[in-house]
Amino acid sequence: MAFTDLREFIAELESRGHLQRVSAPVTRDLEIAEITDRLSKAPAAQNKALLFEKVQGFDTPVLINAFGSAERMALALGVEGLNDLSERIAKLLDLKMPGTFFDKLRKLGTLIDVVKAGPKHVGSGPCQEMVETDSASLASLPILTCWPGDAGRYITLPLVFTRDPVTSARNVGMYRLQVFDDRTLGMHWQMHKGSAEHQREALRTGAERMEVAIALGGDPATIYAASAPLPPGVDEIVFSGWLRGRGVELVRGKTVDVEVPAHAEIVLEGYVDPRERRLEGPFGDHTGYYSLAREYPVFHLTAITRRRQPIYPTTIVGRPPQEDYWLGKATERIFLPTVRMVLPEVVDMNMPAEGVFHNLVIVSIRKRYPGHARKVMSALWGMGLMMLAKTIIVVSDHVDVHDLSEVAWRATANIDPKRDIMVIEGPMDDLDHAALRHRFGGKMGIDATEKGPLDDIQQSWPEEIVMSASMREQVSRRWKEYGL
Ligand SMILES: Cc1cc2nc3c(=O)[nH]c(=O)nc-3n(C[C@H](O)[C@H](O)[C@H](O)COP(=O)(O)O)c2cc1C
Ligand SMILES: [Mn+2]
Repeated sequence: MAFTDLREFIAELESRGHLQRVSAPVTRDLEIAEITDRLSKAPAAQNKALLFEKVQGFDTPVLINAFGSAERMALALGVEGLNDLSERIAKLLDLKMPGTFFDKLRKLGTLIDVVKAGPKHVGSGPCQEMVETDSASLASLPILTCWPGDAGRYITLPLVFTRDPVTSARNVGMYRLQVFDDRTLGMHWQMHKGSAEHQREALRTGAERMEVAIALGGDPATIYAASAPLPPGVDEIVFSGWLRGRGVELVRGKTVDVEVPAHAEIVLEGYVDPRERRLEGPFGDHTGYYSLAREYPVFHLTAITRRRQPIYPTTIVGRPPQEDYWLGKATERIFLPTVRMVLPEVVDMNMPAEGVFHNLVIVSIRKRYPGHARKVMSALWGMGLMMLAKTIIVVSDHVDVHDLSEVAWRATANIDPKRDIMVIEGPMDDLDHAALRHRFGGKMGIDATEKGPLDDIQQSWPEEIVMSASMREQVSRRWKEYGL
């Protein structure tokens, strides 16, 4: 089922008991964050999407934690479970179309008769029921203060739309925005990301302005797509259309030549001067630490368009697990088949919450030759944003990568650190605070596969302890008799 907008998604969440309305008055400063943080770490029965109906000083309700569980994330993307995403992608990979998965996705945009994934261009939409230009002010939005040490209030679940100044190709990214004043935002696109490349192109070609539109809300698959690390040139809107099985309706902005989802709740239109920089942060980030204040581009508002009675969608990030972990899980499941296409020996992959995506990637492989684990690590470090992975642990195919206890056991038992740890240097995530230099540092690959004659090991590898099948069967059969 494809949702048309955020409201349909909210209604579905509510009908399934996944949403809790909060009618008690709350403040936008820290209180919503503290409530949400508790729920995102609570047992499943308590971890719900929240709709704050009375945010002091605002008429606009605040939606948060809408994607914050496996069930809600699956519902957002129209699948029964997140593993179904891997199957859907695998089927697309099998399409009798030449090229890699991403070539296919690129082509989907032009083959909309074959697969109805391409966007539909419409002349008007609910996101433009109200239009303010000169009088537009961010003060009308219940933008949260998330953590006490934050430099200010932040828009945390935005869909930032930019276009390549040369090719006009679209990019949509989820990049947080710091409120500097009622018409100015910090634009936190990191240098490895799609829209930062558009900015570099704007600088190179001497463009004075990049037109930018920021959508808040819209259908949940499109919101997710803004967070997906698609390769350059793959249109997030086509990807979303493919996920939904129905093209996304787009409408042109009122003051910018940028299209936005017609069914968004609120749209901020404006521009970035590619040469301008301003200190952004600190911000309590998804690493669990405050990211440091650094120079980032600046967004200047030219208009706010919105529904008559919009809902303001947001999230908080902080010490994991939180809502963003589930957006990342969807990405992990979606990307697994594409990783397998390049590396057929890969069985499964896990980016656990504790590793905040870029700190830890665990993969299981069918090992066939000496150095095989190193080959897999090296290949992963060469694939898109996987380049930012700080630690990669490679285990054998029989290991459950999602069982962190098993991984810790194998990854320490099966290694001779001198032989099995590969240390290299490379690009690091913007948010990595431990690297000696910002955005560049050491990476570690751990080969935790079993070693054998292939590896020239000088002692024989022991058997793993497993009870005999007959005794296990006997004990299971007699279990009740023991009175345990
Ligand atoms: C809640 C949330 C907040 C994010 N904030 C940022 C951010 O401030 N800056 C950034 O570069 N990436 C941020 N990301 C990650 C990007 O959305 C992600 O890397 C995505 O691939 C960017 O799109 P792009 O590949 O088209 O650049 C965030 C992701 C989530 C889920
Ligand atoms: Mn992109």
